[in-house]
Amino acid sequence: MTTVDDLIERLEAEAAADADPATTPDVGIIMGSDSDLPVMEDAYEALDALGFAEQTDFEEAPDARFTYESYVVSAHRTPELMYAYGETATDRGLDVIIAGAGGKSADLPNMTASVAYPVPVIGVPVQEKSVDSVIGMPTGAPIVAVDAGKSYNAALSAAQVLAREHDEIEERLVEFHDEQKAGVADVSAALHDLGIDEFRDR
Ligand code: AIR
Repeated sequence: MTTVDDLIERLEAEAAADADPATTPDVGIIMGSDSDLPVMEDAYEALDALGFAEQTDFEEAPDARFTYESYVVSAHRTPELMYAYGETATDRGLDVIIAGAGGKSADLPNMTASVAYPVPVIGVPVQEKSVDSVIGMPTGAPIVAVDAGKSYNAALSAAQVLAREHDEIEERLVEFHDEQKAGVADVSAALHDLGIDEFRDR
């Protein structure tokens, strides 16, 4: 069985390894509980659509140049792990963190943002009632956050952060946006040209 101490040791060893940034996960996805997965799932979908791959072994990067990793990290059940994850973020080569938590005390995003600073953290309130605790930060302690449940947008925001440094991601984001635009135009024409009844039945 893996203990919290094992995980902390792992993160610290990875931070000390001085790995080539091209081989480390670029986006770290953390969530307060695996019960958050149904909401956080959309972040994976967006990153996959942009050509990111999952990295499950820090020492063995997948072929894809841009990668993400994920862990369950609970601000209240495992504060030490949250601290270690935030503190090692820079040295582990993470460029941006997506952190999701639910309930009324959704403190993982805001606390990770404080510990990992200046690595940007994009908070995902897993439920509507989590919004205030995710975004309510004091002056000087920044967090970027999306609306409740919008982990898809959190992934796009993470890619936008990376795109400032990597033209390849910028191109993917622009393509993605163009596809989205084309999709709306397609639906719009179909709705108009088929008429509402046929459109509903198609
Ligand atoms: N949570 C877990 N540790 C601290 C917090 N705030 C959040 C999780 C989840 C909710 O509590 O992010 O949304 C319920 O978690 P669980 O594990 O009881 O299902």
